Amino acid sequence: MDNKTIGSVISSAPRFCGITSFMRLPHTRDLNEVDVAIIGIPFDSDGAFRIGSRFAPESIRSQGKLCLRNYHIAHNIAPLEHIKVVDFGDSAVIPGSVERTYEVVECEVSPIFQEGVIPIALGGDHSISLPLLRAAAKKYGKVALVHFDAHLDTGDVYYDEIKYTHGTQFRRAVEEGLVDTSKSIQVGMNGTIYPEMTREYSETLGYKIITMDEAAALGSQMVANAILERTQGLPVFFSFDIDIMDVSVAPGSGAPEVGGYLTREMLQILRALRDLNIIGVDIVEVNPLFDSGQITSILAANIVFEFLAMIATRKRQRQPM
Ligand SMILES: [Mn+2]
Repeated sequence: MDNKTIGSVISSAPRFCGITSFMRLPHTRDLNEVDVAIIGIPFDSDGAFRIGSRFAPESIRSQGKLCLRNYHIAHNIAPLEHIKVVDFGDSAVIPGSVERTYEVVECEVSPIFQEGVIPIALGGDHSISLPLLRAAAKKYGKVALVHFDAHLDTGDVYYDEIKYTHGTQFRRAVEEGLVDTSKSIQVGMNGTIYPEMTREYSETLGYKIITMDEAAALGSQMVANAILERTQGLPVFFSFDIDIMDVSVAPGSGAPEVGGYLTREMLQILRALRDLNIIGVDIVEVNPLFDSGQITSILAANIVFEFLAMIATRKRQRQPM
C-alpha cells in the first residue's frame, strides 16, 4: 500500500473528504499480509440497560476518519507505516437472537484469528466478547484476558434465567475453557453493583482484580506493570468497556458510572503496555444515543489508535534494524 494513499483518498486531502472507513483505511476482507483488521459488531440485544451500542461501529468509524492523524507522539511512530491495517467492515448480526448472533460472529471473526491477524472489534454491547473469545481459543487455546471495565461481568444469570448477557460473558468464558484466569486481570471495577456479584464472586473464578480505588492508589505505571506481569507467557485478548471511563468523559455508554478513569490517566496506562502480546481487542458499550458532541466516540476512536500504536511499536521493536 502506498503510504500517501489511504483507501482511495490521498492522505493529504481533508479528513472530512471521502467515504467513511476507519482512518480511511481500505475496506476489504483480503487478509493477505494484514496485521490488524478493524471489524464492527453492531449487536446490542444483550445489553441489560441502555440499548443503542448497535450504532457505535458507525460512530467510531466516523470519528476515526475525522479525528485521527497517523502519528503517535508518545511512541514516536506512524503506525500505518509499520503495520498493515484494513477496515474489515461489520460482522453480520441478528438483532434479538443472541445465540444465533454468537454463532455468526464467531464464524466472521475466526478467519481473522486463524490468519494470525489481530482483530480490533468495535461493539456492540459487551456480550460480543464471548464469540470473540470462542474464535480466539480455536487458534490460540486459552488466552490471558485483560478486562478494563467498571463492572466485573462475571455474573451467572440475569433475571433468574438469562445466561447470555453483557454482565455474564466472562463467567461463561471460564466455563467454556476460553481464558486462563490465572493469567487474567480485571481493572477498574467501580460504582454500584448487585450485592450478590461482589469481588469475591469473580475472584473464586481465579481472576485478579484491581479496583478503581486500588488503581488510583497504585498509579498508571504500577497498574501497567501488574498487567504485564500477570499475563506473561500467554497471548492476550484485551477487552475494553468504555464505562471504565468516568461518565463525565464518556457519557455515551451502556452503563455509566461515576469516579472512573479520566482520559489522560487511561492514555498513560495504555502507553505503558506496548510490550503486551495482544492477539485480539474489543472496545465495547459505546452508545452514541446518549453521547454529547460525539465525545465518547472520539475517545473510543483514539483508544483504537492507541492499540494500533502499541501493536506497531511492538512490531518495530521485533524487526531487525
Ligand atoms: Mn462490561
